[in-house]
Amino acid sequence: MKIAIVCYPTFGGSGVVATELGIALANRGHEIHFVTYQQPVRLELLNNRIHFHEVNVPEYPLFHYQPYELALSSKLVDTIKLYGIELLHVHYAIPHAYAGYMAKKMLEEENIHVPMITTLHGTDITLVGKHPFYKPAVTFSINQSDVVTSVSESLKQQTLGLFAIKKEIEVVPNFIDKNKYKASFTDCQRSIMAHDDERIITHISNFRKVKRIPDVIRIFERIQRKISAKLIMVGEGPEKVGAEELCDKLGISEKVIFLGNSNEIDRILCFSDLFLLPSESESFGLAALEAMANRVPVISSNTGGVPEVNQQGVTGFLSDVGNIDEMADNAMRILGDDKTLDQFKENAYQASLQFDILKVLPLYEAIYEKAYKSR
Ligand code: GMT
Repeated sequence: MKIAIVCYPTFGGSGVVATELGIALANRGHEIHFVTYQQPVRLELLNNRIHFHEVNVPEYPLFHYQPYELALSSKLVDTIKLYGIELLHVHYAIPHAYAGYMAKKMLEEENIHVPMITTLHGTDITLVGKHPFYKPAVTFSINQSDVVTSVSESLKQQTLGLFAIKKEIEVVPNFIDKNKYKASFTDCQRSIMAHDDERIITHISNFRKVKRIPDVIRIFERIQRKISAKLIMVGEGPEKVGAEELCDKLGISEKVIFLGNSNEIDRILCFSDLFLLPSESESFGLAALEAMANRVPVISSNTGGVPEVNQQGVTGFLSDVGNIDEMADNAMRILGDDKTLDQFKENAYQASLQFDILKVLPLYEAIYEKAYKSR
């Protein structure tokens, strides 16, 4: 099929899911057209089956806010017509489902019918979408989608609880590509990050408030009192400066390495022993799944869709949001001896395989087919 994918081109989260999905679909023979304001970060190679169309929003001084939705819906109309696109898959409801709906309506005027799949990712529902200023438009655009998917059962239930949704929501989980990890690095080069006797603990996120970055630091501070360790912080965001200051205040700056955004997530996870994800809310926790696929056990909060990924006492441990003492104790249970750590690493890897792309891709393809036939 010829499929247009709309997403945020960002590191992590919905942008990564959309990009990896597009690449996998292209490998299966579909023709994929990414429509967004920047080339998605994980989209390195463009070819005859993967195209990128940039949405430009010209600056005009009259506008206090530049109208991105308008530019996106116009770009969608043009791209769909020019390339004979058969289906539109928008990731993250705001404002993509809204712009997609407008594009659909414009195309209908010309007798072109393109079904729209909307995938809900989390903050588009739980943080931003439920705000009264957005809620009517988000409810409307979800209800107007031909198919709605959510990345976890938890997010589905939250969406149904927060919005008056008339459509069925299908759960299609996030995924990893197990082949990528089979061919993974044999030499993880731990020595560039830590001494032989140190454990390596990692956190990867966009450093927003929802990630509870101070909890990450405080959990690590407790661990390193008893176990020799380094903390690697990957990502950029508003909470980063505060995190650096907290490390300084706690006297652990030398043991914490802030790497910034990275395209080498798998390389970093390859030498990690433990992943920390103490978020306030998390619809799925793709970063945790990527850690598990790299044989890294997870200490997380027991929130949203995370329990659908991280299994208590098997792939890691889950605690109530903010219970940093318990999270630190559980981390030390895993890191305390090599045998236990190796068992958790193996469990994490095995559990990640249930989310292999080969299991998830057919779910999306079936949805596309059904939507296309019923247009
Ligand atoms: O919170 C992030 O890391 C970014 C955010 C996004 O909107 O891109 O991620 C959301 O979507 C991811 C992919 O489906 C999920 O794995 C994350 O759990 C979800 N984030 C939250 O719910 C806070």
